[in-house]
Amino acid sequence: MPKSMRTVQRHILEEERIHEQATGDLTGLLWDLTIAAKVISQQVNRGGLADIFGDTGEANVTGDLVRRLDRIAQDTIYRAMDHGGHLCVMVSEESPDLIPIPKKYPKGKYVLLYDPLDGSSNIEANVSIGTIFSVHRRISASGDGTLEDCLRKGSEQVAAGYFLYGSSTMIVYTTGQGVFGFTLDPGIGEFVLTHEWMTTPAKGKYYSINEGNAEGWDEPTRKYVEYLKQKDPATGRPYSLRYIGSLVADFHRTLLYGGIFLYPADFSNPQKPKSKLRLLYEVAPMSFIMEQAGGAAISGTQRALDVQAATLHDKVPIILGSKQDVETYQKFCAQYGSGAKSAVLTGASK
Ligand code: P6P
Repeated sequence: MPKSMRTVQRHILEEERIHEQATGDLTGLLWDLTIAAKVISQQVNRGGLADIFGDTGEANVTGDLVRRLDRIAQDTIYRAMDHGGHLCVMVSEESPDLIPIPKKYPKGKYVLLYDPLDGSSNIEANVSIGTIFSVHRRISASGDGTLEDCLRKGSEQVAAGYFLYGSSTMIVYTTGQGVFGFTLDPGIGEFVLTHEWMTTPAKGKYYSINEGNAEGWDEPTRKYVEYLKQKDPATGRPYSLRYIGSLVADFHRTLLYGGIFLYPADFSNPQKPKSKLRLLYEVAPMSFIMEQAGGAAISGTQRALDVQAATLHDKVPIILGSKQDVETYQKFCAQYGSGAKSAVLTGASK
C-alpha cells in the first residue's frame, strides 16, 4: 500500500480550494504537467535502452546544445499543455520566441514558462536531471498571451516547481502556501505525497559552486568560498563541496540538507559580466520555492524574486539556500564591495 494516498492531484485541488476565486484552471494546468512528466520520466528511465541519447546538432537561443531528450521533453510538454484551455501562451528554454496556443484551442488565464529538461548534458552519465516550471496569471485581458504577460518578476508567480528524474521521480512545487514533494509510485502511476511542508535548514554545511569558474568570480565570492574552506566554529569542520552540475539535483539537495548554491556572474571580462542561469524559468521558480521553504535567494544585490525580466531568456547570477548562509554571503558582499548589480545577459549567450 503506498505510503500515502494523498496524490498530487488531490493536493492541488485542496490548494486551489484555499483561493476563493479559484476556478480549477490551475488544478487542470498542474495535472496536465504531471502527465507530461510521467512520459518524460519513462523516456529518461529507459536511458540507453531507447534511442534518446546524443545531440540534435542544433543549439538553443541560450547557446546550449539541444540533446535529443531535450527535444522529446519539449514536444511532450507542448502536446500535454497546448489544448487544456488553461494557458494563453508558453515560454520554453528550447524556443527563442513566445509559444502561442493553437487557434483551435481555447485560451486560458495562465502563462507557463519552463525548462523542459534541465541538466540534459548529464543524460548519458545517468545523473539526475529535471523539468522546471513557473506559472503566472496573465496581465492581458484575453486572446493570445503577450510578451508583457511573460516578462514578469518572480514575486508575481502563482505557482512554481520542478520534476526530478533521479533514483525516483518527484515533483516539488509551491503555490505560495508552503512547499510539498510527491514521489511517483510506478505501481499505480501516481505522484503520492512524501514530503509535506518542506523547509530548508536555517544553516547548512555544504556549498555548491563550479570551482572551475573561480577565475571569473568577484572578490566577495572568492573571499566567501575561502571562508567556507576554513573550520566552521560551530562544527569544527569546513563546509563540504557538493556540485552535480544539474540545477534541479543541486537545488533539491540544498533544499533538503541546507547550505548554499551559487552560480555567480563571471567577471572575466569586467566590461561584460556574464551569467548562465535563466531568470524566467530557472532562477525565478527555484527562488520562489526556496523562499517558501524558509530559505533565501539573491541575484547580485537584489532579492532574486524582485528582478524584472527584460527579455525572455535573460540570464542572471543566483545565490540561494539556507537563510543564514545567504546572509553570510551578503556580509562578504558588503565588506568587499561587490556592488554587482544583477548581471543580466539578455538573449543568446555570448
Ligand atoms: P556549469 C545545466 O546545463 C545547467 O543549465 C544547470 O542545470 C546547471 O546548474 C548549470 O548549467 C551547470 O553549469 O557551467 O557548472 O556546467
